[in-house]
Amino acid sequence: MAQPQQSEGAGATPDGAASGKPPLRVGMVGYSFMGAAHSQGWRTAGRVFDLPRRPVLSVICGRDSTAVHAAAERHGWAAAETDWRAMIARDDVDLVDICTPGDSHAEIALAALTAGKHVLCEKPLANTVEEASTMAAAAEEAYSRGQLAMVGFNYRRVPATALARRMVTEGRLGRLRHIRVTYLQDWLVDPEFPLTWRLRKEQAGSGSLGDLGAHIVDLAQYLAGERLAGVSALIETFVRQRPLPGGGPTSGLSAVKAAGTGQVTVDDAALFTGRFTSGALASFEATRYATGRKNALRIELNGERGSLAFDLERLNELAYHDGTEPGAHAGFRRILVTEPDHPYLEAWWPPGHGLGYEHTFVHQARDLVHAIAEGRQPEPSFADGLQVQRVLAAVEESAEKNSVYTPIAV
Ligand code: SOE
Repeated sequence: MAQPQQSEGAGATPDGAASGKPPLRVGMVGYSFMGAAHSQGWRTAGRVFDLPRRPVLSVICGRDSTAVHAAAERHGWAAAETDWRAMIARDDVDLVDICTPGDSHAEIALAALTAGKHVLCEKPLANTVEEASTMAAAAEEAYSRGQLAMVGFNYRRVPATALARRMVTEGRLGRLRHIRVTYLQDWLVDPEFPLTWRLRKEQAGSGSLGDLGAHIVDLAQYLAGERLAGVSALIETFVRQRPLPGGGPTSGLSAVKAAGTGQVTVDDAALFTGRFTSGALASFEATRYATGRKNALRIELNGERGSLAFDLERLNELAYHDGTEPGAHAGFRRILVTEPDHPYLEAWWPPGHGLGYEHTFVHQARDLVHAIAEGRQPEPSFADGLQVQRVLAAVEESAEKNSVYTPIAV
């Protein structure tokens, strides 16, 4: 069989086929859950959407050589590195994708921007406002050199939430009065769950607040099209000591006893109310103790002319109430968000076939590739990520002051 003609600069995709599009060579740091999800996004985006540049899974980086080489094989990366600084220096990396715990986001992003790379950084942008502020300033300066940076708030890229944003922008809800949003998980209900990095402030920055709360703050502000002005908050850590991750071949109680226990230094749950700049009122709940709720991000917006409601566990659907309908016909109706004129759907399956969680990372990769090709700032930017970090800091400050209303610093 004749080999496909390689046009200048096209390069070959991992499966050897030339696409005729210039490559966008990705170097990713991290290979756990987010590394797997982002790999899926980079692998698939160019095969589903007609992109101006072809994502290439160039190199994956992780400290453990055996594990990162296995991840490269499993997720389709052409090379593996154990030193992220060496990866950033490679000339076969155009974009650095940061999928590590929050304590390394700033160091890696700043080095990548200095090295002339584009950057995608997982949420939350950083562990502190100070770090996020430095990153946002560096990204702004890099923008002037044609380098682009984005934060991975992927729930903006569910077709249903993107449709909700379109409907709010079209004025279908009118002036917003309420936004109520929860993000409910239950993976910490068992007190024997070990003290992993997400439970240590020095690595994660915060607990449910930064992990889940960052998502719902960003999504609420994105859908509302405006920002929070201030918050009143409660946060709690229900289980303060947990078994250290067991080492060695013997697991179970003997390993736990051998390893001992450690202190949880982050929040388990955060509840806060907020006022938007328009005066709309909001309520937020982020918890890892909602027994039975696995990944239940639910948001509802109530406006003068109507309401919208979304549930991540039913992510192909959007509930809409048109408040202008005559009383006899009024009520919430379900929009099945699978039509070709719905956001992102033109590239996928026929109506009714549905998408999933992983597709949000494909859409994230698609949108970032287009922004890079057009030299346009992708959203959410590092500045957006900094603002979310400021909201999280205000939540913590309010909670420390018995829920006193705390303005969001600008
Ligand atoms: C937490 O369990 C988590 O993995 C978050 O870190 C992700 O951002 C979210 O998308 C799924 O849940």
